[in-house]
Amino acid sequence: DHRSLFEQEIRKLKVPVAKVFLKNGKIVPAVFAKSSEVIGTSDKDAVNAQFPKTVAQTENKILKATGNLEKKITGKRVAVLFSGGPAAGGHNVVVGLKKILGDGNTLFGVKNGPKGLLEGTLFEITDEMVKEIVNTGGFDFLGSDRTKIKTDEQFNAVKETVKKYNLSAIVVIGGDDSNTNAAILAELLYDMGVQVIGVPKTIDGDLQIGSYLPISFGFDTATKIYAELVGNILQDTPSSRKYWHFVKLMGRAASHVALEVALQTRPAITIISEEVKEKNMSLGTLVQSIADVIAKRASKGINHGVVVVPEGLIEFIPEMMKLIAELNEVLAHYEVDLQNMHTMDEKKDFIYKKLPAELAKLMASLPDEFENMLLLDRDSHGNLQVSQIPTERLLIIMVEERLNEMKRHEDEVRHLNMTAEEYARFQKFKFATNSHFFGYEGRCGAPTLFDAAYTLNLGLAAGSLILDGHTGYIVAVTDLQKGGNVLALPLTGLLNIERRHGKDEMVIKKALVETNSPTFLFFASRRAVWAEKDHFTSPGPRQLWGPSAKQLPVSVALNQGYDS
Ligand code: FBP
Repeated sequence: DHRSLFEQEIRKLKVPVAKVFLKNGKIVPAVFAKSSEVIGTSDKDAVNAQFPKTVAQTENKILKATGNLEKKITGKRVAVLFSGGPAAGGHNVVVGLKKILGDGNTLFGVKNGPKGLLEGTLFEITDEMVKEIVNTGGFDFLGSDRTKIKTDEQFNAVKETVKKYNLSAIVVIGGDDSNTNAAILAELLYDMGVQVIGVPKTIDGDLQIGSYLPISFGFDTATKIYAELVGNILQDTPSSRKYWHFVKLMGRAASHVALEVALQTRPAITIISEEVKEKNMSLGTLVQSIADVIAKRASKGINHGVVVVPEGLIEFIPEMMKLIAELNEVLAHYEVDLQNMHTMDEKKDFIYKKLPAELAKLMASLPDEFENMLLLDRDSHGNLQVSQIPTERLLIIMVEERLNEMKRHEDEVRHLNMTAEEYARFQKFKFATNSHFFGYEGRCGAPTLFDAAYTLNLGLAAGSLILDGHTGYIVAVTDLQKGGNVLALPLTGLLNIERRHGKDEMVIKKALVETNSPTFLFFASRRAVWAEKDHFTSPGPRQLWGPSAKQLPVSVALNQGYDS
């Protein structure tokens, strides 16, 4: 066998299954009942107008799995696809689907994400195949992409694929934007009798619906991988005693990943984008707050530390937000003109002239490398590609300038109340830095026990919804450790209007970190202590066996009322 011992063993790992899927020790589909609980959207009228058929059917009410589906359903032809960035556990969703659909129904895999649905690249998934992928990381079994399905031509292509394979249902495994696709497809294919079900995936953790859907799959694995890496770096800092490490963590707009990793490791500084926005901090104020912690530690002889930076920070600094919003409009409006320009300088000259003076000034104040990054193409859903922007390096450059100022002028450290001896120590301190970006390394690791169990059950739930005749829902599974609570949430209840590509678009709302959540309050009450001197912990590598294997993400546990 070419596989590592670990890869062989994880395939044998048994994970818990919710009670509604069990009958005499065998896995069987569940049946759902409509509850009276409604998921409401603030843009209800616009959603109702755009999604009349699915809304009439679901009434935006939550479905709850109540027991086994007694009727045997056969002949369903179901296609499953991955959409967006990979997340650990995706393969187990496919395994769950295959198990629940059983021999009487057919499961197709769509190659390369939504694009494959347009191109009609489907293949039949066999029992042999699912044996190979069980409990493995990655989306490589099918591949994925970020195509947004929005034009009439694309809608027709989807219908062609549906006809070609005589599909009865489509399962979209994706994040907020991908589940927006799922909502659109559910409405589009309603009259053809094709069911569409979404499965909540994303390492970013920004697809949450209160206690109904506390977290998306992939978050636990990714944060445990990042926490191991950050923990190792933290352990290095007082060993070598000379570096400040600036670590950018993936997670797109939301800071859930950064916050979770902070709780697992306790670095000196963690920035939470949502707080920066709420406090209306400028880039200058943010830089000063970082420089203050570094200077204070240096004054006490601590010349090292770790700064955790969320990937999406730049979009949350109010003045940068204005700049990015304006750039989005200019880039969308002058797309063709810009495509015809060949050099970056030419493009920049053109864009500068279209920006209001104060924003052009802010843009010009940024380091060149950074300025170019803000002009990168947006993805097909209109998102700025924050993973490509080196925010951690921007902060290093700006913090260094600030520290130098503080060393030159004692007035600049007055607010830190240093003694003369401490100030002299700080002046001698050399700001030596390293920058890191942990992103891609967290998305495809083998799933944690939590993600492996969660995704298998999500697959069982999605398949059950199809067999029980539903469409237009995203599945949710909670409390697996207590026997499981299996739900289906109406996709249309999650939609709202956002500005994308210079236009208003209907999309699923991103769940951001709430600064009044138990998780944030826990972090906020401790960070001053972590800043002052080292209090870090190193969680070590994620475990599939042993005492820490069952540990929930700290933020998910705190937000659900458990102790840390
Ligand atoms: P989605 O789950 O929303 O697709 O995003 C996951 C993610 O890893 C983000 O954290 C990151 O910003 C983005 O994908 C990177 O995109 P790409 O894989 O296209 O470089």
